[in-house]
Amino acid sequence: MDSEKRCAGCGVLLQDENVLQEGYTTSLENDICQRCFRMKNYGEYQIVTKSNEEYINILKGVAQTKDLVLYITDLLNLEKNIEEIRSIIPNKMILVLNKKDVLPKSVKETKLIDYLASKNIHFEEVIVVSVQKNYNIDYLLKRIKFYQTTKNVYVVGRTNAGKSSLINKLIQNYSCNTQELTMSPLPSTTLNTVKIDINEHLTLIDTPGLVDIGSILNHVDEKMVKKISAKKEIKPRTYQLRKNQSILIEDLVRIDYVEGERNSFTLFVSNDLKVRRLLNLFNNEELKDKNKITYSVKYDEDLVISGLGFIKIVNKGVIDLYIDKDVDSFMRKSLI
Ligand SMILES: Nc1nc2c(ncn2[C@@H]2O[C@H](COP(=O)(O)OP(=O)(O)OP(=O)(O)O)[C@@H](O)[C@H]2O)c(=O)[nH]1
Ligand SMILES: [Mg+2]
Repeated sequence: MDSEKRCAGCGVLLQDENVLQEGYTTSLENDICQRCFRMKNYGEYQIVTKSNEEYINILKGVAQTKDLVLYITDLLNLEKNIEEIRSIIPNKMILVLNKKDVLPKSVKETKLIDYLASKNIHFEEVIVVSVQKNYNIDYLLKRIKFYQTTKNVYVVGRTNAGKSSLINKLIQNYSCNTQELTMSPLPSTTLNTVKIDINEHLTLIDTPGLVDIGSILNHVDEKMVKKISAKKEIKPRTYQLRKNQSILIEDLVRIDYVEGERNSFTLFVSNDLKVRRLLNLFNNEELKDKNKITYSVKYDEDLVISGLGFIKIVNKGVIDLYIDKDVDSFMRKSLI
């Protein structure tokens, strides 16, 4: 039987007819779907691939309101085009930079905020938080109260940024509500909007989030997803490379340093990922069957690999990057 009831964990419409279809639950008396039940209780994940069209319609719906919007993004995976979501939603908006805990403690918050300010995209405010460490969540709530225009506040962003985690943290800290949204290291956990009353003056609305088709997380198996997702403070790994030396990250990425003076490459990726250096790239053909992209690097730039993290390169030079053809990468002015 179809119902009007939605899953309290991910927002999908509940149904008890087809095990293979979204929203299945053994009984419509349940509050959550089987997929959420398994994620919450057993850490078993089931990947759902969604088209961004639906999500963009949800964002357009948000744009029809006058409500305040929190745009959550993951500091390790700052998107290339933050203006994309901004261009769909003209509402008052706070940019929340999440997962501060994974960046080295030495990274100054003001530096991150200035970096975003230099992009000249309007936000009411840019706030750095760590949901995991409960860092700056009190301040965020104060600013939500300050900027909110109605009771409703939307939470948007790309998948995996930590939207549902943030709402759960706000429920935990400031509400008697016992609802818990489903969170997972895989993209596309939340499937539809979910409304959560924090108190009589504040209702947060979780949304599914834009899928980064080019994120490496969409192109590796579950075991590797867990390895790639940084859970602790990243210990930056620095390699001094001469021309014709290489760095390999697991069997995911190969970076050949093909032109330039002695150079410093610092990796900001999960500590769990194995990194190797080749002293002479001509002696080893590993991963060269992947797609090759050549970047010419200016002073102090980051090579960003979507979903994986970034590599700070100090001097100018030329690199050949070998990577799955569906994974996005780009160069940017150094974040740190
Ligand atoms: N290290 C760290 N991890 C975090 C933090 N906040 C969330 N995460 C992790 O990020 C992953 C994604 O969190 P979710 O809350 O499911 O993200 P989401 O934005 O709701 O994702 P979708 O529903 O897929 O759009 C989970 O593995 C969380 O544990 C944080 O502050 N620090
Ligand atoms: Mg979610």
